[in-house]
Amino acid sequence: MDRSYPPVSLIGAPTDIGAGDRGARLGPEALRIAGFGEALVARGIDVLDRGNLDGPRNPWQGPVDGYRHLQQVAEWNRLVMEAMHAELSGGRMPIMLGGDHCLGLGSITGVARYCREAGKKLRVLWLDAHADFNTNQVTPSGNIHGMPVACLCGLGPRELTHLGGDAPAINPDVIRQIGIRSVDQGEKKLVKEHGLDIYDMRYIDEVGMKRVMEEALEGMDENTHLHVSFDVDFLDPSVAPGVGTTVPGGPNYREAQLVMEMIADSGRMGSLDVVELNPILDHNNATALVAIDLVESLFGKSTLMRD
Ligand code: 4U7
Ligand code: MN
Ligand code: MN
Ligand code: MN
Repeated sequence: MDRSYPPVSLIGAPTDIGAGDRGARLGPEALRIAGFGEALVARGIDVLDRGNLDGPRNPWQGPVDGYRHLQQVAEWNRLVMEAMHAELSGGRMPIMLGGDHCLGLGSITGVARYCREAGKKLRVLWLDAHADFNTNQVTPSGNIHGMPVACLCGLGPRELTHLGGDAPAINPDVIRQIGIRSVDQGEKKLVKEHGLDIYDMRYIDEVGMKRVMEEALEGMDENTHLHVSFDVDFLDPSVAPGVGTTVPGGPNYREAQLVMEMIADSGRMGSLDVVELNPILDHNNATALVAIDLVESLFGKSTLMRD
């Protein structure tokens, strides 16, 4: 399938401020060294690497009121929100290289703001082992990378829910979560209350990834902006060991390729996060290489004979 892609901007967000392990701050460099930009250039895409955002350092402290590093998380997310919004406003497709997944909050808040201004409909695909719908009341860890979806939907501290001015930044009905297999006790209740659309591993096993993706991509049209938030721990740990929060029983390599290929076929992807890669826990940057392989498929490189 031949398709031309808009110019892409890479935005590095080297922090592990929301995570429970240190090391995701090295994610952007590991992805660059594994050839992230070059892989897209090889697909004929105009790529501009904007370098790294420069946020506060990780003080590595315990939770206060159920949140670790709340002020620093807010600051990093403000930077990410502004950077994503600026690229979209300039007609470029932003790819945020994380960094931990707390940054999905800033990224999607920036994208949602652009969609409101441009009169576009937003759809978010959240590829993850986790629902990331905790609050300070129910979190088992205080780590804010387990909370961005709740914050986007208006649940959480004002510093995070009102990042873009208004709360909620998005309505839960724009999100489709895929690959979920770890949801905490209190988080389960919240997810149900807010009617989150979750395609968990049980459902994927039962109906297959093809149907899951057809359902998740359903109802989009030429006015839809699709944001993909790719938490690398979405993948089975046998494929992607270099993440802090592995959960067994995830999509295998082929299932993940199909996800990316079907997103590419939709032709609607307008922005992307690649988060939670932790090179400290990886072997020879193998997880970064797998992530890039999958991103190439997001940009139309089919592993089948359809190029
Ligand atoms: B990620 C967890 F308890 N739910 O809140 C938590 F299992 O961005 C993990 O999806 C969160 O990687 C994982 O600490 C956040 C835990
Ligand atoms: Mn996540
Ligand atoms: Mn996760
Ligand atoms: Mn994780």
